[in-house]
This record gives sequence, C-alpha cells and structure tokens, in this order.
Amino acid sequence: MMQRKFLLFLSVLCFLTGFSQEKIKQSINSNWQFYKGKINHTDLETNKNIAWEEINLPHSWNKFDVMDDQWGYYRGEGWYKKTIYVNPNWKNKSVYLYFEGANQTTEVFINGKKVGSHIGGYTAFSFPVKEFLQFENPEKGNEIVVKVDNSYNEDIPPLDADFTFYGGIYRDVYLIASNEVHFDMTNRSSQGVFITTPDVSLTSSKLKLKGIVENNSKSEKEVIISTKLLDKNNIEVFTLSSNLKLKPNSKTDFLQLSKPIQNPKLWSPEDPYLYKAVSVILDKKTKKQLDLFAAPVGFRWFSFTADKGFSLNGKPMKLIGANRHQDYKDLANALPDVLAEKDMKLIKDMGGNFVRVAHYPQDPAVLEACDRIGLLAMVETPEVNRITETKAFEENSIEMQREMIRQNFNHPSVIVWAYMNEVLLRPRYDEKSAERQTYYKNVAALAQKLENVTREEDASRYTMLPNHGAFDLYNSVGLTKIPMIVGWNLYHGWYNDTFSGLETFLENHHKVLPDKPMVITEFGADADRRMRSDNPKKFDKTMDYAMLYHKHYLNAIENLDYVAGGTIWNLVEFNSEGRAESWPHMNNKGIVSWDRIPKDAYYFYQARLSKKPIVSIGSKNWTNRSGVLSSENESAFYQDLEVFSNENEVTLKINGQSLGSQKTKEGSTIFKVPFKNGNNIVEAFSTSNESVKDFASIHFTLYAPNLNSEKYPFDNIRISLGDQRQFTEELTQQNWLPEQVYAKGSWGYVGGQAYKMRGNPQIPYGTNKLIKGTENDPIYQTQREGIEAFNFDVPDGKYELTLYFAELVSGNTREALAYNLAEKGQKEEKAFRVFDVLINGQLFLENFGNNNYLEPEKAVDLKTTIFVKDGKGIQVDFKQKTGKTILNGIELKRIF
Ligand code: GCB
Ligand code: CA
Repeated sequence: MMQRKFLLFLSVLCFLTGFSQEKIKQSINSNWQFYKGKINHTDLETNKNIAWEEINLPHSWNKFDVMDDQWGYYRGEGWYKKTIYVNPNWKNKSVYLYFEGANQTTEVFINGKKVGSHIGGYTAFSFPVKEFLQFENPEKGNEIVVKVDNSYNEDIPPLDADFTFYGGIYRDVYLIASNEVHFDMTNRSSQGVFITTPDVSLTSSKLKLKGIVENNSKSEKEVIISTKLLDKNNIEVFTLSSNLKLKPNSKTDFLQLSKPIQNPKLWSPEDPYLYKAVSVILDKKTKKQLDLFAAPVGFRWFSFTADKGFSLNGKPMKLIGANRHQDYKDLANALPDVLAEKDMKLIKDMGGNFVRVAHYPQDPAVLEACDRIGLLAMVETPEVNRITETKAFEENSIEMQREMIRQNFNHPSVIVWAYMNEVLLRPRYDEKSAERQTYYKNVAALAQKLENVTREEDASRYTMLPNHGAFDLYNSVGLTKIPMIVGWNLYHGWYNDTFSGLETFLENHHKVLPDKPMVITEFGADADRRMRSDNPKKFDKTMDYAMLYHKHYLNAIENLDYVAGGTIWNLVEFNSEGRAESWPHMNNKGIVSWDRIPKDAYYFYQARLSKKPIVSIGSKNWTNRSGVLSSENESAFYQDLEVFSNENEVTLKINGQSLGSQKTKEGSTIFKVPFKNGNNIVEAFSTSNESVKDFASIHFTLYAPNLNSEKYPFDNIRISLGDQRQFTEELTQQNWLPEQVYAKGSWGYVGGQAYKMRGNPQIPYGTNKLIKGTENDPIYQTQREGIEAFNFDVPDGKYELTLYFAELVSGNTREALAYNLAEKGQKEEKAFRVFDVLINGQLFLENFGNNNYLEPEKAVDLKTTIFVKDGKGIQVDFKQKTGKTILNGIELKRIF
C-alpha cells in the first residue's frame, strides 16, 4: 500500500514539475533489513535461515559491544537489504546509488548482480546502477543488498589507532536520478565541478570553475553551461556562459574563469560571508535545464609562516580550536547529521576558529557547518600509527587522499589537507634491525607520494603531516621536511615529562626547523568527570589535573608567535575499545562528554576565547558533593570554586550572601566558598554587568569527624581505599571519599599501604585495568594491601556494611596498546591470598581469597547487617593467612 502511494506521489511530482529534466536525489535510509554475520549466497537467494533485523540508516553494529566487559568488538561482515522503487521513466535517466560512507569495505548487489565495491570507511562512494535495475514491473521493486565488512585488513588504513573502527553503513545513502546529460557523477563521488578563487585580494578576485559534463545518451548534444555568482542576498554578481558540444557517451571538460570581481566580501570566521555559485546545463535548442550544480563560495586567502604563524586575508590570526572524533554515546559512529553539526557549533560557541577533522574525513554535515558558521578546517586521511609496505596499502592510501580532496574541495572552510598521524608510533620490526631502517624509508616514500598527490590535486591549500612528540625520529626519517606544515601532537605533562617540556619542545622545533610552519595538532589530558582532587597529580584522571594542563597549553599557544595554532585533543570523549582506563574503553580527553555535556575545560576555553561576555561556574555539573569538616562546630565546609570569565571582576553569592568580588586572571578566579549541609545555591555575575551571570545548585553532604555527631548525623558513608581522589557514581550520584587513617571517634583504616602498580610510577593511584562486573571501576582499581582493620566509631544502632573487593594482581597482561599505561608496568606475578574478615570479633568471611570469591579483575561486593551496642562501634578486622589482605572500598549505611 505504502509503495503504491509512493509511486503515485512520484508520478504526480513528475507531472507537476516535468521532472524528466531535473535531477532527483532521494535518501533511502528507512526500513532496511540487517544481518550481522556471514551469509552464503544460497541463503541470500532463497532468503532462508537468515534472521533479518529491521533497522534504519545510519547504522552501526557496534553500538554496545564496544562498552561491555569483554575486550574486542565485532569485526566482520554485516549484510543490509532493501527494496527500492524506481519510476519507469528513469529508464531514460542516469541512475546512481550514493553512499556517504560505510566502514570499511563495501560490496553492493542489485537484483542479485554485483554492482561494485569500495574500500575505506570514511569517504563517499557511488555507482551507476541503471543497468542493474528492472523497470518493467515497478511494484516489484529492485532489491539492493549491501555487504559491509570491518575486519582487519592489512592493506587498508587505519591499521591501528586509538579509536574504534565501528562497522556499518553509518552515513546517509541516496538514490540519484539525473538527466543523461549532467555534471560528472563518476569522479570519485565528488560534485564533478571544482571551484577556486584565483588572485583573491582585498580589492578583487576571480572565480574559476573546472569540471566535466557527462553525456550518457546515444546522441550528440549541444549545451550551454551558465554559471551565476550570487551574493548573500541572492543578488547576481555575474553570469558566465560556455557552449559545449558533447559527443554521445562521452565526458567533456569545461573551464570557466570570471573577470576580476571588485571588492569581494571576504569570508572569515568572524564574518563567514558566503556567495553562491550556481551552474546549470541548458539544452542549447530547447533551453531546458538538464542539471544544476551549486556550491558555497568564500573569498579568502591565507598563509602559514614559520615565524609569524597563520594569517587570514592578510591579518594575523591564532588558530585555536579542537579535534573532532565522530562517535557518540550509544550511537557508535551512526549519528544524525544534526549532531555532527552541533559539534561544530560547540567549537564555535567556545570561541574557537579552527577544527581538525581527525583522524579521517567525516560526514558532509561537518564541513557544511564550518562554511556556514565560520570555522577553518583541516581534514586528513587515516594512515595512523603504522603502514603496511604493500602496493595495495599505498594505492588505497592514495585513493583515499584523492577521494577526500575531491569530495570536499568546494568548502571554503578547508585550508589544509593532511595525511598520516603519528605514523612512527608503532613501527614494524626490531628497533636495531635493518628492516626497521627500510621500513622508515618506505614510510617516508609513502608520505612523499601522498604529499605529491595532495599538491597535484589542490594547489590552493596547504599540506600537513601530524607527528607524535618524537622530534628527532620524525626529523631523521624526513617526515618534517615533506609537508608544508608540521603538526605536533604534544602531551608534555601527560604521557611524558612536565608542562614546561612543551615550551622546550616548541623552541627546539623553531631552532632546528626555522623554515617550517607548525601547528600543535593535539594536546589534552584525560578528565574522568566522576573524579576530583584537591591535590591533582599527573595521570590521576581528575577534572582538576586536566584544568591545569589546559591552562598551561593555552598560554603557550597564545604566547608563541611561531606556533600557528593548536587544536585540543579532543572536543569530545570518544570510544577506543581497547583502552584500559578509569573509564574502560573510553578516551576521556574530550572537553565535552561522550553525550556532549561541557566539562570545566570547555568553559575555561570559552572564557578565554569567546568575544561574548562570559561568566561560568566551574564544575557546576558536579551537583552532589561531600566534605569532611575538621570539627563538628563548623557550620560550613570550605571548597574552592572556580569561576571562568572574561569579565574584569566577578561577584559570587552563596545562599543569597555575597562573598564579595574578585578580579579575574587569565580567564578565571577561584573563590573559597562555604558550603552548608544540604542544598546550596551559587550565583556568580560580572560585577560591572549583573546580567552576565551563571548559577549552580550544589548539594553537599557534610560529615563531622566524629560519627556520633548530633549536628551532622550521617546516613551513609563510602570510602574508596587506596585513593586520595573523590569519586562520584554516575548512576546514583553518590560520593566516595578518599581514604583516611583511623582516629578515635572517627573512621578509617589501620595498617597496610595503598596499592600501586609495580614498576609503573606513572599511575598515581591503583591500576587502570578494566574491572568486570561494575561501572564504577575506580573504586575497585584502588585498594589497600595489608590492611589490618577498618573502624567506624558509630553510635549504637543497626547498620548495613558493604565491603568491596577486586583482585588487581592478576598476572594478566594484554597485548600492550600504545596508549595503555596500565599495560606498561612490570608484569606482576599472580597473587594468591587467603584471609579472614571479622566484624566486631565475629567471623564474617572465612578463608576469603582467590580460591573462592576473589577472582582476577572482577568486582565482588559483600554486605551484611550489624547491630551495634554498648558503644563498641564497628571494627572490621582483616586476618592474613596467605598473601596480603586487601580492601578496595567500604560503605556504611545507618538503618536506625
Ligand atoms: C595521540 C593520537 C590520538 C590519541 C591521543 C591520546 O597522539 O594521535 O589518536 O587518541 O594521542 O589520547 O592518546
Ligand atoms: Ca578503592
């Protein structure tokens, strides 16, 4: 029924518009059938034994398996099937099937016949399909079958990277029918027409269009290509006209060059003024329109120099922005366009002017947004970490480079094409071997080829190659000489040394490569939004350490003229399935969360970069907090609260009372705020303009040091052993306090040491290993070894006590991922421990250990109820039998 209506609709449309002449583009995203797994051809034909699932595109089959407790995710075949209906008069048209992207190899069949295939997960591809369609029986339709495969393939980049290679048809798919005479549809799925703005300056610019017209008909055609340039208000600036004679079944080049346009309005991030270029192909005799091409035109010019950095339209400009990965919580890489666009708006709204589309070309919505809202962009192909020294790998890399450039050519926002990323991070062969040296030569040779291809494809933009911070290595292999700009991914104060290592590195580049422009293509630090610390340390994953990191980097980038700019790694948190982390499978460096909630660093950048007046209360999303008072006589707990602002002075109020005004420095000021027990309303505003303001509602649970306090009676208390950070559970929003040593009247541990991974001084607390059976890994990743007791000096009453354990010394090692610090420690011999746990002298767990409940890297929680009497409080004793006793977390809840 639906189908009939659809056909009826099509024929009405056809009648109304005389659409035999117009190009039709229809998305075909709805109602596909999907099967994850291999299918053999007999099954496909008979359609038996296949449990098809109903899905819509965009789609990925890795939405959830990338977050579960098992390492690895499905990498293999996925099959898609759909019936499409075509109007019988499409017989006289050219018909194409157009995929914006599918990861990673794709084969397309129509009505049982193979149409074509595509290699690579991040660029568009299309096929002419008319010969495969049947038009005789329109209601029967035509069956499309698509096989997508995201298996490892040594000939296709990326081979290895710190992100997840989600499989599926994860971008839009279209059916396109055009007149047999049309702008080239077979040029690597580009628009077939390429626009440049020769001799652009403040006072004039030309416009140049270069393209191909395809005549798929059997007769010769005479056509006119008429191109109009329209300004923002659709007022015509000029029309160019060319006559073309098209041979039957041929492709014909055309080139149109305008006279200089006087005083063009320039495109820039501040004023992204777009003209429109609109070209139509007209039948010379009938003047009927056969096809239409339209693209945005931005008049701008730019340069990178080694001394002065970047300039746009003759004015120096510091490029600051972020990288963007394309995945999203629960959606994998299959996002609606509006979410891709939203990411660009986040960068723009932060005051950024630049985006690195990394590490691969992304949805068309990304660069469309950049053109429109004013963000400069660089885009790259994904030869990440290593290459394969085969002809096929080389060809695939080059092909991707060409596809990327041609498909994205007509975006004024794009200023740099890049290729490779940290390609010497995971080299093949032993370090000292001759093969290693040959490998380096082969990498450089491939880089040179990609460079040549890029310059040949597009002389109007810069080229760039981003490296990791091993300066001498990249320099000696030659990778700093090949591209026009060198990108550096720098993690001083994170993966290596300290913050000031950044400036040392940059100065060294400037000295050794005085002619080479440079961009800091990556800088960032993990920020697990559940973790906080008053005493942030490198690699503790707290929001607080990440703030220190970003402050240092932004200053350096702004202060050094020879640094053209920097892009934060990353705008967003993203999945990297193989990562062992406080939040396993995730890279938490994003300044907004996986579901795009800004973190403190985002507000900091906004205060520093945005031209709008900003007052933002830091950590306002940390709405449930706790604090331990030093005495029950205190009525408030003092905690630092950072306010980000580009206003001169900020005033802060808590619960209606003013804390006075403070001058901001470098985008922020820190207030010492007295939080009372319960809900607190914080207001911050610009002292000179009260309408620039922010507020936050923060709930505090205050603990007196004495658990029998009547002023602050406690309901429950949670302590993470072996940890000095605060942890807040996502689901329950409950806080875990850092451990403290027992003092009479209070609570705390007796004896033992905080567990530290052997031989891994990088990790300040516990381990980063994935703990199975919990979402709250950090509680279990830290522990106290050799603990003798844990005491709570509570008043008499009934309580519920929960003990949390996980065996961290498992002897397990995984193949080290370059990014997994947890894997870099010394191998720990598997622990064997047996101990008893007594509560107030009574046996609670006997012979507890690796022989029974305590399994490697698995969360075990055990709770019990206790009636406390005679003022004895609670004493939990740990009696070692074999190996050391442990405790990872403890929780006490008062019942009555
Ligand atoms: C890098 C890589 C990027 C990683 C990042 C990190 O240098 O280019 O792909 O995600 O470091 O967070 O380790
Ligand atoms: Ca712990």
